Amino acid sequence: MLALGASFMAVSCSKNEPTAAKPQSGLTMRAYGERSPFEKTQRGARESTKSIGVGSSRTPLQDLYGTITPSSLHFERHHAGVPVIEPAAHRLVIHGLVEQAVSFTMEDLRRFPSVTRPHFIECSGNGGGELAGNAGADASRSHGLLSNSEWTGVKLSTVLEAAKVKADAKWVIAEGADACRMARSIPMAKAMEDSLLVYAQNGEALRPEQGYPLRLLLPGWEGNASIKWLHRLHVAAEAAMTNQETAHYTDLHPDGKATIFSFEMEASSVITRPSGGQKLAGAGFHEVSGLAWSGRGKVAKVEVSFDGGANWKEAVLDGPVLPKAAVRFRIPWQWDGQPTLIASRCIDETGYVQPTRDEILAARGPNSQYHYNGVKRWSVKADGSVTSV
Ligand SMILES: Nc1nc2c(c(=O)[nH]1)N[C@H]1C(S)=C(S)[C@@H](COP(=O)(O)O)O[C@H]1N2
Ligand SMILES: [Mo]
Repeated sequence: MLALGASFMAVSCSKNEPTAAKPQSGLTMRAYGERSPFEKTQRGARESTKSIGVGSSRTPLQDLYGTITPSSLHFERHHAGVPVIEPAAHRLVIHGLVEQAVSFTMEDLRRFPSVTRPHFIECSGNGGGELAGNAGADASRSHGLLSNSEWTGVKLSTVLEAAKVKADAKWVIAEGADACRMARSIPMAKAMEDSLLVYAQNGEALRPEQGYPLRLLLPGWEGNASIKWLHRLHVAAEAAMTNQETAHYTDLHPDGKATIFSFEMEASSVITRPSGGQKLAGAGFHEVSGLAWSGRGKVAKVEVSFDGGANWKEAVLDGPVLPKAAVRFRIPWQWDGQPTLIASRCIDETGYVQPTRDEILAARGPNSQYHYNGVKRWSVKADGSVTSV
């Protein structure tokens, strides 16, 4: 059993302590629920100053509980705004190296056997500022281009089998119906392995911001390749080399060459409580908790350090631990009131250990702004305030 210590126990209260509220007649019911008006948690949005509809918003990870990101707080990344698409008029066309080009309505897609799976989506730009030395002040600014939802849809393999893909097909080029017709080339192996065509998120239809009425979802791969507002799959022998996979979302090396098609998001984690911008009430018991994830499969272990990364202790993982989905970790902590550097690192089922920023800099140099997954440290000051390191 955990020794909680006096600082954790509720202070005794007198008999005439006022209770929260006098009994009152309740509010009327609503057709579509809203959160309490006292809750103010918001996504942090950043629009481009140059082009309307271009930008991103971040999930406020430091304010959330459990693992599912509420749909209203799922991060967003748009290259041409959020299109308004009437589902009855929407079609998914599959053409190219298939026996016969096909066009599916949303109703057609819902007739296929469905699957429901929790998966994270992470923009490969998440944490890019950390590598550059501009550490995010809070967990939203350091890691908020990550969200985790329960997705429902049909396996891409099911739909491709229905379209009868030809033997020489090696890539599927997915295109969105947004104004920029965003497109990415997906290797056939991933398309057949675990890729999904999703129409629902957290129990209801996809949100417009997440690609309503249909998006591609590539579990564990960089968010950019999970094309939203999906309307076309071109089955091909070669990759399309679209601007999103050549001019952007590539990893630049010190010698000026760049790696393209680095799809997998490697193991990462962040402590969300206590984290930057929060304040501990005082010394004594605190639970340290956060999120861990890996694009290669399941999280095997999360370790937490209370000395900036010299020593590590194993945290408890809240089950179920599912592949390519965020998991919550927890570890009890008796804070002695002294300045402390806390940090977390994720180890996935392949044995991969989340690296430090120094290790990433040594391996890749300072140029690569995508796929940063360095160990995040938070500094707890003697007054209880928590800042980014
Ligand atoms: N059609 C289309 N798909 C898109 C994008 C886009 O702008 N248009 N942005 C991509 C990027 S960069 C990311 S990180 C994810 C973000 O998904 P989300 O907005 O649902 O969080 O969608 C990807 N799919
Ligand atoms: Mo992204």
